[in-house]
Amino acid sequence: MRSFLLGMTIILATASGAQAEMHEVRMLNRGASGPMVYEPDFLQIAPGDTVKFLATANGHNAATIEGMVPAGHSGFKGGINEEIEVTLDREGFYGIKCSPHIGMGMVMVVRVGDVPLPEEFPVADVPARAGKRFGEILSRNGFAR
Ligand SMILES: [Cu+2]
Repeated sequence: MRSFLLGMTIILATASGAQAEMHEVRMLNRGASGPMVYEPDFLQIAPGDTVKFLATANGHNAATIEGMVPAGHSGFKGGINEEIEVTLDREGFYGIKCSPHIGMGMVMVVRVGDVPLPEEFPVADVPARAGKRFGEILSRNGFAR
């Protein structure tokens, strides 16, 4: 049943003829919601879309957090000040951190596809301020713990 539904999804996505989109995320020392943030800090995208991380301010990167990527995804890690583009084909939730600033809560969420929040996602092992910000991001976007 699961593979049948997955097959249907792929057919529908192809039939719609939707172009893969590019989404930009700025890495900032200070944003509207405070210091050390990604803007936006939540992205809803379609499978096959690309996310580009812009080095708007110095000293940041974008990397997936262990235990916060869909099963079977190897994750990604950009260097400091590196403007990486990642194409996300696999549906699911991706927890992303700035390696130097995760302790200050510099994290964001990318949701690929129309998928439920995995149980393990909100309880992943991250520093307290990162966990707090993940909680805020998820609840603001309708994914209560
Ligand atoms: Cu940073």
